Amino acid sequence: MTYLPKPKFKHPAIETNDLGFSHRDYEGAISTLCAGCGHDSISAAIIRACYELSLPPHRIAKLSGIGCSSKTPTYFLGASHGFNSVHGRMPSVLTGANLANRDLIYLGVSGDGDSASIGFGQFAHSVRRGVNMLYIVENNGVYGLTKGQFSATSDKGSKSKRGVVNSDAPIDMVAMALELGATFVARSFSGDKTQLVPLIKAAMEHKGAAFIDCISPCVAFNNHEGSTKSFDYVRSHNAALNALDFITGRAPITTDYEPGSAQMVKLHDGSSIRLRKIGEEHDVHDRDAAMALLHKHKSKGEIATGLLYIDPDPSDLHDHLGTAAKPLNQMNEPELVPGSSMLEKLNAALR
Ligand SMILES: Cc1ncc(C[n+]2csc(CCOP(=O)(O)OP(=O)(O)O)c2C)c(N)n1
Ligand code: SF4
Ligand SMILES: [Mg+2]
Repeated sequence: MTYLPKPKFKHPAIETNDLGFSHRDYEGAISTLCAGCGHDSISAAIIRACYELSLPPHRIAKLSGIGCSSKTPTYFLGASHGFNSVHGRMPSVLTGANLANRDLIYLGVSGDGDSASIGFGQFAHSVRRGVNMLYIVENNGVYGLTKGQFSATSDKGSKSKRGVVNSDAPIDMVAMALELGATFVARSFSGDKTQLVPLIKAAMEHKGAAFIDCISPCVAFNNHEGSTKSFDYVRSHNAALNALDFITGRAPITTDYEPGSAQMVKLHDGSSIRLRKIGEEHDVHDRDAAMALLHKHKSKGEIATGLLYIDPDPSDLHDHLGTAAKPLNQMNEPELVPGSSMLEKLNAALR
């Protein structure tokens, strides 16, 4: 496996964030994906979000499965931890890493094949358990890496590049995430950076299972007429529900906001999301309403994008299991093996 490193030269006057890092410090190797692939725009949005949040790159762990989408972590956050796992197995590897070291920020990157076919069970269990992560599906409706077979998110009736019509019903990953109890659920489009960057920022700051389904056209195999995941189709059927600004808890809230036209959503760490409603009224704290809205737009042939649901009081797997606050990988031997008297006490409590 080869990769192309970028030159290390940095202009002395380059713009930096609160940590003194430049945008370049959040980039990775040069992408080897097809020119124009939607996945590269998502990588750019992740880089922008992490730079603007001033996240220390060494505190982020990026994990993926197999596919063009799963290759992308090589192209962003080159100084972060990375693990390219087996096809469809990213969620269990991420869950294990999170249980061993709860102090890192977990970013799972996957594809529609990786998550809606072979990894469907893994996706479901990581979400229902509330693993503290941002799980992004770079959804192009095809298996891009293996040359464009329909995936489980391809719409019924959509046409392959060779004109074959898909006869199977699609899996809607957003509906699944809502149903499974994800505490942050959004859909976006790789071609809409203005919407995607604040969504990624908010999702990364969210404590619990955050899920973003990002439609990401495959220019090689699924960008033709008759496809419902092409740039043209998504642009003309995109029903954006809200426009977002992410306001970090560290900075004073200076943006203007008129009550009635915008909704401030507070996050657990003191940050906020300002939602300007550009579609119809939607209460982002109402899971059932989010599901109904999704179906309503779908029945009109539209793709609802934006923030669909956020739990104002989220919890994660560590809360559910009552694990120790100190990460397991930082404990010493006596802490990990407290001895037979402690075991006896524990057994006695269970009798
Ligand atoms: C166990 C296993 N089965 C099948 C494959 C072949 N394979 C590699 S990537 C892929 C699908 C990738 O599709 P997706 O996750 O949508 O990623 P994309 O390339 O579209 O971004 C498949 C079936 C594999 N690598 N491993
Ligand atoms: S085959 Fe499709 S998904 Fe893969 S890099 Fe090319 S455009 Fe992107
Ligand atoms: Mg795909």
